[in-house]
Amino acid sequence: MSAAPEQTTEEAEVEMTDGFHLVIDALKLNGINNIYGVPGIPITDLGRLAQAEGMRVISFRHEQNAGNAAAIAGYLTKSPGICLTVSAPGFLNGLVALANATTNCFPMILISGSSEREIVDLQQGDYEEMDQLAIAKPLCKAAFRVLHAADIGIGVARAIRAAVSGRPGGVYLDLPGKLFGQVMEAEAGRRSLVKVIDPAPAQIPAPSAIERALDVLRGAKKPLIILGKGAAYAQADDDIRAFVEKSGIPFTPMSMAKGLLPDLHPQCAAAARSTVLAESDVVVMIGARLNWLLSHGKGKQWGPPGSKKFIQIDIEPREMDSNVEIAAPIVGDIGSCVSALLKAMGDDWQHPPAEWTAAINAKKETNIARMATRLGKNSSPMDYHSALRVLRDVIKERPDTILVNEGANTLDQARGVIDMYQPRKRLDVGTWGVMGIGMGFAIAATVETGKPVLAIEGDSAFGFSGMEVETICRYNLPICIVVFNNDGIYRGDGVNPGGGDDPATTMFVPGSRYDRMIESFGGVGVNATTPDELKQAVDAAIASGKPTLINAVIDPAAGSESGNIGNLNPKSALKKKGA
Ligand code: ADP
Ligand code: TPW
Ligand code: MG
Repeated sequence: MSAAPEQTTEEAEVEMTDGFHLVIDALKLNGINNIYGVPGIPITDLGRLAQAEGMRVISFRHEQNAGNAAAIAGYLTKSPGICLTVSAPGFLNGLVALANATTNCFPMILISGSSEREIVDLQQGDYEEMDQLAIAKPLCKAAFRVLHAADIGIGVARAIRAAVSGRPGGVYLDLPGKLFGQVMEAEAGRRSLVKVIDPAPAQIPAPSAIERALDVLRGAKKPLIILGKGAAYAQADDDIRAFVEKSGIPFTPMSMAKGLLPDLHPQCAAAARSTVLAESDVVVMIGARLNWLLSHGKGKQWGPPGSKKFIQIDIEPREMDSNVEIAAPIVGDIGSCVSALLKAMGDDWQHPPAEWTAAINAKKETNIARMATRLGKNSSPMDYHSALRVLRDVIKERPDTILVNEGANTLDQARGVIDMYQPRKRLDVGTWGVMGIGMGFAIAATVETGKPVLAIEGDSAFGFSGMEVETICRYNLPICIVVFNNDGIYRGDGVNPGGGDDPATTMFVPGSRYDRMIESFGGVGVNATTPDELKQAVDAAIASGKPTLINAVIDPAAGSESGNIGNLNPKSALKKKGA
């Protein structure tokens, strides 16, 4: 007999692996244990096998929500969140979230299965055919495709580095269906994997940049610190606090940086924001961009032209001078930059003049008193303030709760009313002001941290990801959703200016009961018409950890067009009366 049968036995003894397992092993080797996605050809088995290998795989109802979950997982952990999608349509659904992650500087990796290269490139009409790599490229920080199982380790390593190093962002990783079934010897496979060492290396600022900044700061009579979500992301909480306190400079947080230092910190000038923006002479930007959210650093909001010098800390050198001149750029990672500032400040740093801090405190007191009057009302139907007073108290009592927030009035009013006490506890619509992040953010927030989530959602905002309440119930997640139901977008009293039977473009079915949606999936639904009912329902939800949706009935006439940013809304001078 020939040696053939023996050879077969020998071959059978060689341990083999395949593309599926290599992807999973590569992720796990790099400490990535959660996947957010939607199954289907060609990645159904990837999800199953990942679950079999002990990863947590959260299956969503729509890829955009899975993508948003991955993005915020990246923000919360500094490790890229993973979104897994099927080819063409699933990929495209995930792409909005990838672009949004990149815009917000959140690290994530969109891994998408794709169709066969040979067919796609000849445009022969494969199942879900699309040149996904080309489409993803302009919308993210980097895009890679792996064609050989032996390259999976390198592909995943490159994706991780690209996502988290320098300015974080979204990365696309294209995995054609054929790759998953490719087989290779397990030992060679193991050797092909890469454990990424120091994926986001420290970027130390130049000592001369630190000195230049301190020179500018020493000359300031009315200094101000603005903390952005880059500062929250950096997880340099202790050094940032030490810098703020040692400098004695008042600070104001951007939306998602609320809580990095407590909103009730004596140096917090958020309640006097317009005053400090207009009157400050030196502004220290830490992980915040001078984009539309800060009126590009110029204009009326910023006081007289030429009245301001900027010091900016950012990891991205090209951010400097993007809108106005930066007198003292400090390029580096925030942890290294802030600790270098702290060291160089020495032990005898002078706090800002008392007139400046006294003026801010006086303004704060006036504004807080004005707000207290509005918050004190017990109106029914509720207006924004009477409902938000209750939710402010909930966060005060349970400051480790993660707050997710979207909408227009629901967003702007909640941001103003609800004080935050801990870093990275406020997650919202970010740089684009995008609707639809709600349920994806809520799900990943609790999956990644184990903390309870309170999602405060406009009724319109909620609708963009509302089907994920089924996902929340399926995984039994401790998420309490409060829908601010004012029957529409901005307001619920719109009229059709054409006079026809169709409702106004900004209206929804009046008196809808969103609470009944969650009941159909086994969650707890509550209809709340008063602040007391709302408080009871939220307390019960947070205490029990049960998936809960509270339909908070809000006066349809309480809101204003576009919330706080109505000024950005172009209006026709020619429009019909009433429109
Ligand atoms: P906000 O919306 O809160 O103002 P932005 O998203 O506009 O914040 O700005 C965040 C900035 O933080 C970005 O310019 C980004 O490059 C920067 N950034 C993110 N992470 C770091 C880090 N670890 N070190 C330094 N800068 C960072
Ligand atoms: C992806 C435009 C901004 S805010 C908003 C829309 C549709 C909803 C506001 O109504 P809501 O809040 O949520 O009921 P409230 O309290 O004022 O009534 N599509 C996307 N993103 C944005 N930002 C929009 C549309 C928008
Ligand atoms: Mg609404």
